[in-house]
Amino acid sequence: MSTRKPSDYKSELKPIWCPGCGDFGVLASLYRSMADLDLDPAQTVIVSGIGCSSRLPHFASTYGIHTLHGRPLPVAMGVKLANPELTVIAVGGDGDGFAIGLGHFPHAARRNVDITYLVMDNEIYGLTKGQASPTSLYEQKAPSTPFGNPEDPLNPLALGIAAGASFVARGASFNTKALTELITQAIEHKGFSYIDALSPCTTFNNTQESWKELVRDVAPDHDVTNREQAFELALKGGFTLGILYRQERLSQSERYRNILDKAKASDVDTMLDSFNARKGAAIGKPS
Ligand SMILES: Cc1ncc(C[n+]2csc(CCOP(=O)(O)OP(=O)(O)O)c2C)c(N)n1
Ligand code: SF4
Ligand SMILES: [Mg+2]
Repeated sequence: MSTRKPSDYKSELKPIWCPGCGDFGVLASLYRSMADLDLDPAQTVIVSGIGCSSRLPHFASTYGIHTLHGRPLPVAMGVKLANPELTVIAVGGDGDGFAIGLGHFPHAARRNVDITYLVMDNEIYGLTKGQASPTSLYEQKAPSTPFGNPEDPLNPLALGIAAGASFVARGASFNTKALTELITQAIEHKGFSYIDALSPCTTFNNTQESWKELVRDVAPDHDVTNREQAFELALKGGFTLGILYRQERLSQSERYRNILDKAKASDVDTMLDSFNARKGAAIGKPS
C-alpha cells in the first residue's frame, strides 16, 4: 500500500507552461504513477533535454537533471550505469528525442537500458515557437512552414520496436487515468520502456480536439509479445493507445552484473597471460 500521495512529488516550482498545454496532463500522470509505486524521491532521477516538455524535472521533488538539447538518454544511461538501484526516467519532446537526439534512441533501446523514456509528442518545436519537428505531418502548417511541411514524419513507435525497445506504448495527456497506468507499467518493466505521450501544444499546434477523434484503445485481444502485430499497430493510421509491445529479456544492468560476476570469478594472471600471448602473436605477424 502506497504511503505517498501525488502531491508529495510536487516541487515548490509551479509549471510555467501555456494554459491547456498537454504537458500538464503528463506531469499529473507521472505524479500519480510515482505515488502508486511509492517511489522514494531520493532514489528517483528524472532527466530531460531542452524544450517546453524538458522543463518537467523542475516541477518534481525527485532528483532531476535538465541537460542539453537531445541529451536526456545518454545522461540517463550514465546515471543508471553508475547506480542501478535508482529509478531513472528520461523525459523530453519530439524535437529533442527525434531530431538532434535521435542517435541515442536506438542504442538505449537495443541495449535494453533499464530506464523509462517518456516523450511528450506535440508534433512541433514548442519552446522555439513552432518550427516543424520530425513528427510533424506532411503539409502541416506551422510558423516555419507557412506553405506546409514538405517532409514526411518518422514513426517513433515503429522505430522503437525495430530498434529493440522491450516496452513500447502510446498514451495521451487528455486521458490521464490510462497514461498513469502506462507510466506505472513502464517504470515497473525491467528494461528500456518507451512511451509516446500525445501532448498537444495549444499555442503552436493545437490538436487537442482533433486528436481526441483519432485515438482508439488497443484491442483487448492484442498479443503484446507479438512483434509483427505490434508493428502493424504502430504503422496503422490514427493513434492506438496502450501497450503495443512488451518483451522480457535481460536488461543492460543485469548483463553488466553477469559480466562483473564472471570477471570476479576469473583468475587475473590467466587473463593477463592470454592477453599477452595474443598481443605477442599480433605483433609477431609480418605486415
Ligand atoms: C544544441 C541546440 N540546438 C537547438 C536548440 C534550440 N532548441 C531548444 S528547444 C528546441 C526544440 C524543442 O522541441 P521539442 O523537443 O519537441 O520540445 P517542446 O518544446 O515541443 O516540448 C530547439 C530546437 C538548443 N537549445 N540547443
Ligand atoms: S508553447 Fe506549446 S508546448 Fe510550450 S508550453 Fe506552450 S503549449 Fe506547451
Ligand atoms: Mg515538441
